[in-house]
Parts: sequence; structure tokens; C-alpha cells
Amino acid sequence: MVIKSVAFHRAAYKPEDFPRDGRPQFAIVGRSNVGKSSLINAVVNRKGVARVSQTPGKTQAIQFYLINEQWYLVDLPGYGYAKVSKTMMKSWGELIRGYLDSADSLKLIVLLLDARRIPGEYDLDMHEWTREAGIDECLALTKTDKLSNNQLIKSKAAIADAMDVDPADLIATSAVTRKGIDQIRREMVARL
Ligand SMILES: Nc1nc2c(ncn2[C@@H]2O[C@H](COP(=O)(O)OP(=O)(O)OP(=O)(O)O)[C@@H](O)[C@H]2O)c(=O)[nH]1
Ligand SMILES: [Mg+2]
Repeated sequence: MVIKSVAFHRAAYKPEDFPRDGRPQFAIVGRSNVGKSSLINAVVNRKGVARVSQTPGKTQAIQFYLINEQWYLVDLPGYGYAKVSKTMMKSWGELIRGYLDSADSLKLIVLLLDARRIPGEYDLDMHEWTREAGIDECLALTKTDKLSNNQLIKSKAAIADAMDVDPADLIATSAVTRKGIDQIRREMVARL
């Protein structure tokens, strides 16, 4: 896939803001700081398209990026940041579920999981909501450059167990070494 253009389209705070032009959408989701924005930048091969490491927990908006004027990459707000209030988590849940239920051309959710940690409650919720909404999902481990091969094998087994999937279904990625980025792109292109 050649990335010819990348344009920030809009931030959405409510379902009326979601694009409904029929272009395919691919969403990236995961806990706060897991590496969503970094992965988006790696996938589109641009630095600084999606803002990396803004104050965690601050953005409660869904960010839409239009790629090649043809499809959207969607940066969903992160979850699980300790300082976020119950009220904010509730509005986060409503926004995400509103998106899952009403996005007309959502082709794939890429759920990011930190390769170094056991998935938490919200990761499991997200996985469950995606399944309930009948949307294709792929699970990607982030920051694998921080692990040795041996550690990666172990953490794949533990994470797969927690998510109740096969370890072979986990795509090991790194925004630093670009490992796994082509595979994520292929998952998207296959659904265009
Ligand atoms: N070593 C390493 N660091 C990474 C990788 N991906 C992201 N990071 C770092 O992790 C931190 C968070 O990355 P972001 O891409 O901003 O994460 P995010 O999920 O978008 O965070 P929020 O938008 O706050 O939820 C930054 O300091 C990144 O540089 C990776 O593959 N390897
Ligand atoms: Mg981000």
C-alpha cells in the first residue's frame, strides 16, 4: 500500500460527528499510553500525524485521519488511566460503544496490548464489545522492542491466555523497529 496522503479529518465527541461518507474505517484502540498514536504514525509512515504522548487520559475524542482520500484511520481515546474519574470513564464507554454501534463502515478494530503487561478489565471489555458488535478484530502487542525473544514468547502465552485466544493470533509490533507494521497494513488492505 502506497500512502499518498494523510490528512487530519476531525475530532469526534459524539455520534453526530462521525464521518458517514461510506469510506472504510480502521480503528486503533487500547489503554492509555499503549502506543496507539505511535502505531498510527508507523502505519502511515509519517512522523507526528497522530500526537504521541499528550497528557494521558486527557483526550476523550475520537480522531479521524483520512488516508489517500480513500479510507479512515481512527484513533480511539485510551482507557485505564488511573487519574481519570468515574464520570470520564462512563463518557468514554458511551463514546466508544456509540462508535462501535453506529460506525457504518468500520472494517476492523486493532486492539493494542502492551507486550509487557497482562491485559486488564477494560481490554477484556473492549474485546467483548468488538465481538458483540460483530466487527473484525486483530490483537497487536506493542513495544515488543523492549522484550527479548524469550520474554516475548512468554508474554505472548500469558496474554493469549488472558484474552482467551491462540498465541499465534497476536501480532508482535514495535513502532521503534517497525516490526509487525506491514502485517497490520496487510490486515487493513485486505478489507479495503
Ligand atoms: N520502545 C517503544 N516505545 C513506544 C512504542 N510505541 C509507543 N512508545 C512510547 O510510549 C509512549 C506512549 O505512546 P503513544 O503512541 O502516545 O500512546 P497512546 O496509546 O497514543 O497514548 P494516549 O493517546 O495517551 O492514550 C510514548 O512515549 C511512545 O514514544 C514502541 O513500539 N516501542
Ligand atoms: Mg494517543
